[in-house]
Amino acid sequence: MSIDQSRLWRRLETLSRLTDRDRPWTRRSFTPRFLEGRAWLAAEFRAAGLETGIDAGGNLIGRLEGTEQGLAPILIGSHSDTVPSGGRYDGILGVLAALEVAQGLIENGERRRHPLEVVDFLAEEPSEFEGLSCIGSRAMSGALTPEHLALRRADGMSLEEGIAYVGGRPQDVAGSARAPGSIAAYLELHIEQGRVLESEAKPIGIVTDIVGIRRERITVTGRADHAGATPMPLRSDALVGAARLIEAAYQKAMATSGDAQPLVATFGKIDVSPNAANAVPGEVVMTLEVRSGNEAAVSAFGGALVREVQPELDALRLKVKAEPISNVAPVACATVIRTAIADASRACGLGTRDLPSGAGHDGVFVSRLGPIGMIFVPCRDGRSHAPEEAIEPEQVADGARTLAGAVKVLDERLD
Ligand code: HGY
Ligand code: MN
Ligand code: MN
Repeated sequence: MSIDQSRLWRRLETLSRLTDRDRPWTRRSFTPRFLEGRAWLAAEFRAAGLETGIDAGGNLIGRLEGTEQGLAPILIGSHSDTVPSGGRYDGILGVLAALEVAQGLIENGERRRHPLEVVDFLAEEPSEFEGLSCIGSRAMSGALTPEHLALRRADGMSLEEGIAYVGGRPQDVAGSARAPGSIAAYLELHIEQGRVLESEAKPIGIVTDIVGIRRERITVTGRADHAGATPMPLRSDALVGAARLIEAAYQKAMATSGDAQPLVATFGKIDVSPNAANAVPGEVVMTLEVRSGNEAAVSAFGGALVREVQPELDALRLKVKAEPISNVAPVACATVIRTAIADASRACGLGTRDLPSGAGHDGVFVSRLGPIGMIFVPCRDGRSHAPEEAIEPEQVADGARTLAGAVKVLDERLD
């Protein structure tokens, strides 16, 4: 497959450097830095020869027409936003590899039967809008609600205003959602963000399914008091209650580690008030995130956790409230796409390994529109969502060649 490996690597270097200077590597959605990245991407899409624009939901899409009329498009891509102080490759590897696949066809004067759409999905990572993620793919698939659009971030911007800020048309989101069956396939190349491929020296991962993710806002309420004058037995320290919940969640999730579908639980975001060294914490607001392929276990986890810790919270004279933020069911990758990836990898002489994705991805929502699949490549020591995230140029090229090959195979096999 004609992939210009050095051009792809140069583009990864260029886009990853569009980061907040003080916290590499950060390009948060709905920020001027994100728009800087988008402007560069759109220019590269256009220079490559793609018909480029922003859809109603704020997704950047570059389209290459196919040879046959009336066929649904094959979508390839990922996201260009990052977590705070994240890595250089989570997301942009998939967008830039997809661009490379399309540009390779154009430069060779080739076309596929199906139209090809290269997509940078808006805000795949949890955003400042109450942690909502996969915003662009929700919009494309009709899963972005008026309640979502009304969410506001700390500076008062609503998600509706945010989508307009990035060039989308929030007023058209509902009317322009794509219908089920409107895409022939969606294929995403992504770093594994885990250690399986590296530990087994496998260059390509064929994703079997994408994990379900539930996020809940947990609020523990006590009483803010003077840290010096308030005796220990009289305190209602919200942070002590939060700590009991955090430890209990850790132990509950750890106990599933040997299960066929283990569950992971994380309190990754926590706000303490008044958050002063000389004040007993009066309130803690934190986000519980639970993931597993076992959807029932994910749904039940938060409620069971609170019930289990409630007696300790009562003894500490604390109140606790759990409110759902988002709940996304696990999704299976389509067999036709998994087979195409396997055939493409074989044609490239690359060994493969089937594995689930513990990370969430836009494919979970795009699966409402048609069959989805994901190609993983190893990343160093499995690190991701951290500046240490790293990958080798050869691994990037392996992934891009496999993506190009899978697109070719799917194009031949799908109507
Ligand atoms: O959080 C995730 O799983 C993905 O990296 N957004
Ligand atoms: Mn990520
Ligand atoms: Mn990602």
